[in-house]
Amino acid sequence: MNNLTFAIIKPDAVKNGYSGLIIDRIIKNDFKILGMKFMRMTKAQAEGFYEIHKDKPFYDELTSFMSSGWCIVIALNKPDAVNEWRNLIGATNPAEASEGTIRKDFASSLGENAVHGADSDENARREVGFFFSEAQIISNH
Ligand code: IDP
Ligand code: MG
Repeated sequence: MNNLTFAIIKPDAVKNGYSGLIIDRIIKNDFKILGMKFMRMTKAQAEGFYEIHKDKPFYDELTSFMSSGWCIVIALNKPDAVNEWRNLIGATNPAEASEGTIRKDFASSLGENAVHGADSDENARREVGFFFSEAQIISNH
């Protein structure tokens, strides 16, 4: 178990005006924000970030969507952060997400599902490192 995870408020949620509400849930659920920035990914960055999905049929749709608008990338700290954040965001498909989860409340569709969450400690470290330099992350976690 590790304390670090990585989150993105995706372009649909930013466009729909949900960023503040999602950050409020992050804080109310006792995550510490170690780093956060507003950014617009290039298609190439989105392809690199989601390389693990490059053979999936939705890879082009996903990387086009993720580079279609502004998003917020966030490094989070909490005991068992990866599982805690995945539980808070809910299932990938909002139609299957539990009541009270972020995707249930804010996602538009399976593809445009409001937020990202790392799925393992190893991927959390890789993903934080993909978008943040060490100097940009609060290091006392
Ligand atoms: P996750 O985000 O819950 O970890 P993954 O299976 O890792 O889900 O998929 C990454 C992202 O790709 C999803 O969050 C969603 O935006 C998108 N996605 C997954 N499956 C589909 C699909 O069948 N059609 C379109 N987009 C999809
Ligand atoms: Mg995933």
